[in-house]
Amino acid sequence: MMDRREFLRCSAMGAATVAASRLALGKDGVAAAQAAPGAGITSDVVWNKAPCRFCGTGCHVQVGVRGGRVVAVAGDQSADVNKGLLCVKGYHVGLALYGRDRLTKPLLRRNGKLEPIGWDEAIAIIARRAMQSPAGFALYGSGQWTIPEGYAANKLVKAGLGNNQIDPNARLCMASAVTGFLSTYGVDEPAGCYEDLDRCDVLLMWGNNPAEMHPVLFSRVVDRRSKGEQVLLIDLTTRRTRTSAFCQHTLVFKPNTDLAIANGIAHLLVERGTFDRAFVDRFCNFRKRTEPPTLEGQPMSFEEYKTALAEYTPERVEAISGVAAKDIRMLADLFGRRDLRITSLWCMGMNQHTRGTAINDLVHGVHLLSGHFGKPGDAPTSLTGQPSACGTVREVGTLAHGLPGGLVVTNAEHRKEAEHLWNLPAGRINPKPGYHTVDLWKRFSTPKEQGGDIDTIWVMVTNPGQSLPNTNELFDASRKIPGKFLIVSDVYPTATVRAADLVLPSAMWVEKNGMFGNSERRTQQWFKMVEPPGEARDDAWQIIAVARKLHDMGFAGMKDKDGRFLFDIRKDGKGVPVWDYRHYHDVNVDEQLFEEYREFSRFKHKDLAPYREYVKARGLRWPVVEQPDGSWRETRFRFARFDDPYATKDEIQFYHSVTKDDRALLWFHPYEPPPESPDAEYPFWLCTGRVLEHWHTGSLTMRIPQLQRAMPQSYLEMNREDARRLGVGDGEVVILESRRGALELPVWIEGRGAPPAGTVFVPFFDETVMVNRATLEAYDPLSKQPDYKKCAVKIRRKPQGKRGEAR
Ligand SMILES: Nc1nc2c(c(=O)[nH]1)N[C@H]1C(S)=C(S)[C@@H](COP(=O)(O)OP(=O)(O)OC[C@H]3O[C@@H](n4cnc5c(=O)[nH]c(N)nc54)[C@H](O)[C@@H]3O)O[C@H]1N2
Ligand SMILES: Nc1nc2c(c(=O)[nH]1)N[C@H]1C(S)=C(S)[C@@H](COP(=O)(O)OP(=O)(O)OC[C@H]3O[C@@H](n4cnc5c(=O)[nH]c(N)nc54)[C@H](O)[C@@H]3O)O[C@H]1N2
Ligand code: SF4
Ligand SMILES: [Mo]
Repeated sequence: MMDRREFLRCSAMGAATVAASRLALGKDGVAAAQAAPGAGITSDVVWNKAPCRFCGTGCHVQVGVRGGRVVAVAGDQSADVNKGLLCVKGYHVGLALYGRDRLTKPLLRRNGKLEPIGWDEAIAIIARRAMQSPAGFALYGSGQWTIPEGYAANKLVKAGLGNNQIDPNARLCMASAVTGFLSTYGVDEPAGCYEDLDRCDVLLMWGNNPAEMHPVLFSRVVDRRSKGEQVLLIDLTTRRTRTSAFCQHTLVFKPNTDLAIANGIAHLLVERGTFDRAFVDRFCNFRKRTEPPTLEGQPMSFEEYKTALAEYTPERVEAISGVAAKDIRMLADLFGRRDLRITSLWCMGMNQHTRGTAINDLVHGVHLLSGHFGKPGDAPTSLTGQPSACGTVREVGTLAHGLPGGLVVTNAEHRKEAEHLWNLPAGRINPKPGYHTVDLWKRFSTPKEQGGDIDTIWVMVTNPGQSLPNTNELFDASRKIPGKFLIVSDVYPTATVRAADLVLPSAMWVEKNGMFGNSERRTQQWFKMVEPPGEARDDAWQIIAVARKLHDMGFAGMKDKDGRFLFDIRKDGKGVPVWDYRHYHDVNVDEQLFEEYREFSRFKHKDLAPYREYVKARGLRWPVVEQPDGSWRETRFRFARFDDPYATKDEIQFYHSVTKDDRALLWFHPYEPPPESPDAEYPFWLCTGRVLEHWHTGSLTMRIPQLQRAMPQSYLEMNREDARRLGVGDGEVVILESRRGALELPVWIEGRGAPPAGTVFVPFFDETVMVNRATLEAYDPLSKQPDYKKCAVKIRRKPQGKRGEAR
């Protein structure tokens, strides 16, 4: 088992506390030693706070600026989340701005080539596309949008265009967690917070790899153990990962069988009577699913629940999942103990799943059934991946059915509230949800005559040409259909940019003001610190400029009911023409948009504080409620009377309960096989995911020399036995092929992770080897989130002398 010293070395977190190794970025983007803030700083470096640009952990960094450039980054000692630590990505985040090929000019495709044009022309082209075919115009956004950007985009679409055609990449990421929270508690996002990790006796990972994906967070637990505290770490996983190396138990299960494992635990708790009867009687209602499934399901008695679980004996669960019956008993023993505090974590293993909502429900259910809920350290906590998937997508509601603050377009009362806050004429908001991500891209990749009714997509802060599943069909196909127009706002020439018709160069991270919301409901703020390169401009400006152009062209939706422009930004009582970029920075647009958005946060008790409070803090966790003395208090543990100001009736109060009786829903869902499984022709399971050094499609991290060198290319991770059987050696290039597409890549035998026999793993960061040509777009019926974690593939040795991708 690895100890903390080794972990820190592996994830380069120790570096943050060693002044000598702090990085300064020279003109060529190469790292050099630099003094720490407060440790003999040269006076010309100005330091300011910002959240890290990368993962949903939400660490804070101190950014050092000199001569208009970010020259150093250090962990922020005063941030609760990371207390000065950073992982290798956070540590190099400043370099993400300085790749040599930043986009600096708007580009339009003419005669097949992307050529520079002016901003006025670019904005006019977008507005014309929307004007010509408002119903066919869509925004495809991101959990990496800042909160004000997402809010502006959502308002443009829901209040202005009126077609609800907006969905984000977070559909590929968090959608099943959302439907899991909604169907269990009636309201989205985790009840617990990171302090659970400081207090738990047992930490159970249900198919995620936090040692690489949430490293600073994971270090909190590893740290406790190095201090001599007893913490039991258990990894439930489909392949051994770096996380497994820190765990006392690694229980490897067959893909998709997590539902059987959760049912196995519940079965034993009920069978042995070790569940928490008092908790269940007071705070839960049993539910089973309907056909078609809904978030409400239908009532089920305890006896029915018990009967449904009866077949999930440890031996049967072993037969389904491959996890030994004794280990299922061990898990049930732990949950059956009242003297322990148990925290569950999960991320993409449970969300990218065609039964994603169901497995989310079941893990909440195990906690509710055993009463491991609502005390510090006792919590089912889904981790978010992107820095603002919670803040911008789930809270701002940038999903096809969402409105800000947890409201939805299908609810007449919600529409009324939103129309009131936006000062819109009654009936402006369309009650019909837009298309979810897979559907949206399918319609964009289908000719109009065949039902492809989306003709323009404006992509912001995401790289769907590489990250969508089954890209041959969902993305590449559109590029061959006349009349389909792709607009992309990005910072580098990605796969999506290269396929675009119109490209907008964006300002990123500390080149603009911003706000993110992390995994533990923490809203964070930062200020612009440096100028963007060339003509790159803020994403929020781009949205407002398009809205204004539409307004000037006479698009009725761009005005409120009093005839005022939807983005009427004011200063000292006077309107500021922020759509004119020369005036964009005359006023803090983020602050204005946030103050407007904040009004929505009351409906679901997700109260946000005024902007100025976030300027002072290293983030605040909602609900943030004003105190009699005028100060603002954050909430760490939701639904628990000892901490949540809205839980007043009982020790625990699920005050947004689906059943309106302050109870949570405790679900039964059966185990079901995945949509595609290995067979004679395609005999391997393919799992895809990430590595520590790289961020998603690699557009940022492959341009950071230190990270690129540490992990320069993609690979196919293979079990030793399989490699021997196929006769392939380490480093040998093979062809991986699914029913949808093929690619070539080198084999890494038991690489960083060790996949069990019959399964292979490929990360998706490398744009020269796009694994999403092979992945499957099948999705969960409720969340519409696709499953990137399993499909069937075959692997062939490559005939000698051939190079390049197979297709
Ligand atoms: N370094 C780095 N960190 C990141 C990111 C990054 O790109 N790079 N991205 C961020 C984002 S947006 C996200 S969403 C997160 C993702 O964070 P994770 O979910 O932790 O990472 P992945 O590599 O996507 O998924 C790996 C896990 O999927 C599990 N798995 C596979 N099949 C199944 C199954 O059938 N059931 C279950 N229960 N588990 C299964 C495996 O056990 C494995 O542990 O990482 C965030 N952090
Ligand atoms: N095979 C496989 N595919 C997956 C997954 C998987 O596990 N396996 N996971 C899925 C998940 S969970 C996720 S979250 C997605 C992530 O997929 P994407 O969102 O497509 O990946 P990123 O590389 O983060 O793309 C962000 C883009 O924004 C650009 N950018 C950075 N900053 C800014 C900015 O300020 N403004 C603008 N306009 N652009 C900016 C970057 O250059 C980059 O091109 O991938 C999904 N795809
Ligand atoms: S753990 Fe996540 S937020 Fe923290 S430094 Fe690393 S990438 Fe950034
Ligand atoms: Mo994600």
